[in-house]
Amino acid sequence: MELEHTKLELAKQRLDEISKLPPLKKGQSIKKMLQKNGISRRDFMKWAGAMTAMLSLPASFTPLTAKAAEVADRLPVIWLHMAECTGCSESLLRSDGPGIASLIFDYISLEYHETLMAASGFQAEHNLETAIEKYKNQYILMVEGGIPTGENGGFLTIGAHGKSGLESAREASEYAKAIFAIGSCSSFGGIQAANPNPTAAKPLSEVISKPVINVPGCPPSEKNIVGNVIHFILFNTLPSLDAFNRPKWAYGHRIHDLCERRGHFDAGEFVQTFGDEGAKNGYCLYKVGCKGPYTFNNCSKLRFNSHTSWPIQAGHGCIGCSEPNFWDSMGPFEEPLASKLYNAPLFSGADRTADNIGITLLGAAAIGMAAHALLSNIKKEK
Ligand code: FSX
Ligand code: SF4
Ligand code: F3S
Repeated sequence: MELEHTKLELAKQRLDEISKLPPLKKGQSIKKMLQKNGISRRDFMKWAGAMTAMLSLPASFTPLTAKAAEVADRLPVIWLHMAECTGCSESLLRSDGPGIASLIFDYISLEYHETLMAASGFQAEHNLETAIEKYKNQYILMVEGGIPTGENGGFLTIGAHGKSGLESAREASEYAKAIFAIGSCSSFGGIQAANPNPTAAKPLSEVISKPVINVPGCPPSEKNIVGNVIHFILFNTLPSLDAFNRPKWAYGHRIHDLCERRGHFDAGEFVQTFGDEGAKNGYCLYKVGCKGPYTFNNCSKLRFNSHTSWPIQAGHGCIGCSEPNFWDSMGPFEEPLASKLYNAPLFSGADRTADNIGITLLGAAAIGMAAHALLSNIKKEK
């Protein structure tokens, strides 16, 4: 209780300090932004309550979460694109009916974002250099995409001077106050780092020497991206992280733990092939490849697109998109992982717990899953 009180007081002081800074964009306020988008103060406070709970903070922090969103326009953000599909930015910026998280991202002072800004060529490069110089040691750096390191970064060149992504990421990280790797590509290498990784793509954390908070998912949800910004504004410290530097408040539970089809898993009711009766009845997708038992993320609780849906609700198993090397280790996507483990006992994939209890144990868990699937089927067929 005392610890909670101290944390609350520290967050209050920090917010007071940030509120004294001038807003970086002129003429905007949270109030205006909410009004313009037809969102009531009540809905905003509901959002703040949900965000507080998502960050695993007590309800007493709700007014502070709301305030953190209000002062978010005081902190400059630089967002760099490396090798990727831009799905992470898309996740935030859906134009039809953006949720409050997306709006807050719009409200944040994005000093540089290649796919959003109007500038191009020499002007764009100049803007990035100016932002780094002007906001030295103050800006939040968000990097989306894996970083090709082969040919000294030459597989990815950006801008009028043909600077490599590797060089830009290193330069921008030098004076950043906090660094987030947005998406599985930036966190773990992603698709371009999948075997045979022709460009020698690496995660951000392996090419710079400062601490990186990983926000994986291909793409991550807008809530996880904005939640990290809010956490940083409130506390100015690293959140509690798991073995893969993922914030535990977002990646502390397995998809399987909170899945809406879990009852069917426990009852041994499985989809055998896509489109069968089981699929129509919303049965468990384990046998058609769901990797929810080995994947740490909060999609089963928070869903995507303003809580509309998520992969498993849409009828496909989780492909493990927030785990390291999932392209190589979680495939084939429509087959159970356990069948692969039977054939490859030395398999060393992303099959770990948030605190990395190790492959052996989870290898056993995967086989246990398969045994459950098999046995419950026999039981049902009796
Ligand atoms: Fe794409 Fe982002 Fe996947 Fe990667 O997302 S959704 S390939 S995580 O870097 O743009
Ligand atoms: Fe849900 Fe997949 Fe677990 Fe089945 S195996 S309960 S679909 S997470
Ligand atoms: Fe990715 Fe699985 Fe969630 S595929 S989006 S972690 S359900």
